[in-house]
Amino acid sequence: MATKIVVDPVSRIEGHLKIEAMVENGVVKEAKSSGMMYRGLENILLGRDPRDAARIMQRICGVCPTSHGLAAAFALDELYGVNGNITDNGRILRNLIQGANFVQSHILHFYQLAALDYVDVTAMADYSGSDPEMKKVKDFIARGHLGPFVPRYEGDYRLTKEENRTAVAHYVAALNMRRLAHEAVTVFGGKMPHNMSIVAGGATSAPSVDKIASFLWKMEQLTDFIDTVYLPDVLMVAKRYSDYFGIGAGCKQFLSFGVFDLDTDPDLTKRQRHFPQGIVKGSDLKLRRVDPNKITEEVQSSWFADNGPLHPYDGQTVADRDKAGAYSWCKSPRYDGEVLEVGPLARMVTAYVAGDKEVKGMVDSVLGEFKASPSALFSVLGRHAARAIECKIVAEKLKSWVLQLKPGEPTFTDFNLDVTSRGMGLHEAPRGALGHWIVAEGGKTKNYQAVVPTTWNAGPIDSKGQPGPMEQSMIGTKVRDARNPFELVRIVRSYDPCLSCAVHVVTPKGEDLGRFVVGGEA
Ligand code: NFE
Ligand code: MG
Repeated sequence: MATKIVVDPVSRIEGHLKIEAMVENGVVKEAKSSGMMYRGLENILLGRDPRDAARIMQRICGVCPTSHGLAAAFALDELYGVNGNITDNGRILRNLIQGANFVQSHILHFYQLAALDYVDVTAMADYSGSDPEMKKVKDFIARGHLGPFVPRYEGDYRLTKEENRTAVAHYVAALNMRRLAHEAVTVFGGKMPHNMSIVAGGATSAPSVDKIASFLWKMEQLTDFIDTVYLPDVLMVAKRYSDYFGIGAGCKQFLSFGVFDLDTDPDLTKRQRHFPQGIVKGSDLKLRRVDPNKITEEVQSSWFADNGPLHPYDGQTVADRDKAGAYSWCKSPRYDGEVLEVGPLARMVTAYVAGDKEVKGMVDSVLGEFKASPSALFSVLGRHAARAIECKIVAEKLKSWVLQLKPGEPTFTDFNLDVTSRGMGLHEAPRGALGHWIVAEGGKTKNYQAVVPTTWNAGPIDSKGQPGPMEQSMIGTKVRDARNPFELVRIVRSYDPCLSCAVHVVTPKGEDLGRFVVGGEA
C-alpha cells in the first residue's frame, strides 16, 4: 500500500518549501518539491532606473543578498559597457564582500539549519561541566524550553553523549562566528544584510589600512573556527552517519558559473575565476563549457502563465494561481533541456575535474578517510563535505585577497546612463549558480529575470517528465519510518534550500495563500 508523506513546511531552511513523497514498500516512488510563496521582485524593477537592480534585487533574500547585488552588478556592467573596465580594487572588493557572505552562509547552514538532524540536544539535560554557555543551554532545557530544538523527528540520533554535547557547544559558538562573518561583510559592504557598496562599475567602499586589518582579523578567527570546529564536526557526523554517503544522489549532473573573479574579461564565460565555470556529468566526469544561450526556464508545473521554455532575456513572470497540474511557485530552469544540480558540491566537482589541486587534495583526503570512491560525493554527506571544504578554501583566500587591495587607488569606473542595451550577470551564490538578465530601453528597465540556485535545485517536473534535482534525490530513497522521515528532510536540507530566493516572485493584501501541515503523514 502506498503511503503519502507530506512535510509542509520543511523547517530549518529559508522560505516556505513543501515536500510530498509517495512511498511504496518503504521506498519513495514519486516525490514533489513545491515552493509555497509568491513574490514578484523581478516585476518591481520594470520601468525603473536599471541601477536600482543592484539594491532592490538584494531584497530577494537576507541570507545571500550580496549574491543578488553582485549578479545585478555584473549584468549592469555589461548593460553600461563597463564589463571590461572594472578596476582591480573594484574586483577585489566584490570578491571580499561575496566571500565573507559565503563563509557566514556555510556556517549557518551546517550548525543552525542542518545539524539538528544529526545532533541530539537533549544530551545536555544532565550536563555537569562548568562551561557557562553550556550551563545556559542546560538551564534552558531544564525549564522545558526545548524550542528551537523540538518538535523534531525521533529515532535516529547516533552521536555519543559527549559528541552531542560538543556539537551543541559548537551550535552556540557558531552563532557568534556567523555574526563575525556578517561583520566581515560590513567592513567593505557597509551593512549586512543588503550591502551598499557593490554597484555597476565596481564598488564604492574605499580600502584603507584599518579596514584591511579589521577584515583580516575577523577572517583569522573564522579560519581558526573552520579548522578546529567546523571541519572536524562534519567528519564526526560523517563517521556516525556514513550510510548518507549513499543516500540522496539526485541527477548527478552539475553546473557552476564560477565565482571570485581573477580578471575582468568582458565575456563572463571566459573570465578567470577562482572556482571555475563548467558543467560536469557524473557519467564521464568531463568538464564542459557553459553556453548561456542554452539556459531556459519552463513553467509547465509552476503557477505561471505558460509560453514554453524561455531564455531569461525573454522570460516572463505572470502568475496564474489556478493553473491545472501546477504545484510550485518555482520555475524549472534547464540547460539544453537538461536537469542540473547547483551548489557547493557542483562547484567542488567542477573544480576537481578542472584540476584544482587544493580542491582535489581536500576532497581526496575526505574520500580516503571513508575509503569511498568519488561517486560517494553525490550524496547528502557529499554536499555537506563540499560546503565545509569550500568554506575553508574561501576563508583562506580572502585573507590573501584583502592584502591585494591598494588604498588610494580607484574602486569604480563611471559610465553613460542613457542606454538601450542588455546585460547578463553570471556567478555563484553560496547555494549555487545565479544568473540575472536585464533588458533596458532609453535608460529604463524593460525586462529583468533572475534564475536562482534553489530554483535549479528545487524546481518541479518539466514538460519532458524530468523531476527537479531535489525530487530526483528523494525518488528511490528507503524511508524506515513514514512518521519520522529523517531520510527525506536530511536529503532536502543537504541542498541548503532557500525558497525566498527560489521564488523571488508576497501578496500585499495578506491573503491566505496556503495552509501548513506540520508532521509526518498526511
Ligand atoms: Ni536566499 Fe540564495 C543563495 C541565491 S539560493 S539564499 O545562496 O541566489 O537560491
Ligand atoms: Mg526568476
